[in-house]
Amino acid sequence: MSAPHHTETIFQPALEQIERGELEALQLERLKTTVADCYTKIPFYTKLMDEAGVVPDDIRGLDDLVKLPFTTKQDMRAAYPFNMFALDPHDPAAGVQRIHASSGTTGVATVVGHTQADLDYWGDTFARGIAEAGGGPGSILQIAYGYGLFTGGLGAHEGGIRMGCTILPMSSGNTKRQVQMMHDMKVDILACTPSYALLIADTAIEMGYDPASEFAISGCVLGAEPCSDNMRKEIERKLGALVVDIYGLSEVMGPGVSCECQYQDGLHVAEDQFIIEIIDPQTLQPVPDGTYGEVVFTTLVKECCPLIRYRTRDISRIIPGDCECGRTLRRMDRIQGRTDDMLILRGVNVFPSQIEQVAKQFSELSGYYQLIIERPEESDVVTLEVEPVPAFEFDEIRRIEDLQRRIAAELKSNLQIKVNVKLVEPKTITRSEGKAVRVIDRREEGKNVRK
Ligand code: DLL
Repeated sequence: MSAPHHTETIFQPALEQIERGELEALQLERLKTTVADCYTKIPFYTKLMDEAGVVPDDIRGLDDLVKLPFTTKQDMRAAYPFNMFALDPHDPAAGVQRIHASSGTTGVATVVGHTQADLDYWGDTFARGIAEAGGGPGSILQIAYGYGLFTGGLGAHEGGIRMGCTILPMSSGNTKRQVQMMHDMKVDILACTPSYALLIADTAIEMGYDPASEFAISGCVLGAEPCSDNMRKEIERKLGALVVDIYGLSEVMGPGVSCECQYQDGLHVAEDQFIIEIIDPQTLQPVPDGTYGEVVFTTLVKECCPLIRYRTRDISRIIPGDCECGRTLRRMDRIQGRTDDMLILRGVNVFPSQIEQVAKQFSELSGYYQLIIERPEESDVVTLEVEPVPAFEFDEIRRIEDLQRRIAAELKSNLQIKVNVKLVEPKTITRSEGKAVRVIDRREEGKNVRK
């Protein structure tokens, strides 16, 4: 959907519409520098490349990239805190300006440093996203991603500076205040996670506003978690704004590695700064354009923490063909899921986002849901707990059961999986101000109980 005052401009036309041959020459030049830097400045890479029998001079063309070994999240964890840095963060002359780290909920955090040049390049990519959402210099940019070690808040902030926006650095939380400021200050661009954007919209509605008609908001730059098309439509409808999907990860940079344009048909990868590859996660071989696989990135301009062939565990594909917007940067599809959150239900592979996509076809349902996975016996049992919209009358058991049955039948026919559907009372599912927790995996608990 296009908001009434939506006019997209291209922030860096010389790079975003670069001719492919020119881009490849730029990528090669930058790749050579990156590989040489990694080899000479980061002992981890010296060892890795020695073991793989490659030296920087072996990189003569972009095709030689495949000769280089992969870097994994485990490698980065093992390097905690600074062993993957090309620069010494204690040396004032090295110019390391800032450190970010992944949340590390499941293990040791991955730590990444940024020089001023790194931050400037990063700002450029997020600023492209602001332009793609219809923003520009003078836009009031409300940043409701968390500020801190998480890259959302400060990454968006770099973008706002680069674009020349007036920044409202809210960070996440305090939702009523977010709504009030958005309204009073006539915010035009919102940056946060999709689940938080939905909560902000719903809170505004609860406060008696109709944001779609009463607020000035025209574009949202939302990312950091998967969001189904139906959920996106709901946010767009409630806020009356265009939503572009922005992708990134802290190891590689942060938000801005790729971002959608107003055509919402894939995310343009900042290929001047990163080389994208899609590989088969089993064979580790590249797959043809159009085929889904694991996304791998090599950084091209990073000074402090360059990365070679980083395996993201995210599943996507290259969308073949040109985009109507005129950008020549290739597009990756929206993230389908992660190799590590794929559920295998009686042999069928499904991602939580596919379940969301089906469930959200029901107008009776809100965007608040959770998947509970248990393994009482040998196979997994999945329960979708979902809240109906506030207007749904939660009193008649027959109506509830009927809806549950229809959702389960739809999931069965679309995804060939059996999911127990349980409607829960409004506001029972924990609201997220950042990345929503969609999957509660109780399989390990189940095992412990059995023992
Ligand atoms: O989430 C960076 C970010 C912040 C991106 C704000 C966009 C907006 P991490 O915390 O390191 O970094 O988490 C990275 O989040 O590997 C994906 O699995 C997931 N992710 C990020 N963006 C998207 C997206 C930030 N647009 C991990 N769609 C990634 C789906 C996403 N998943």
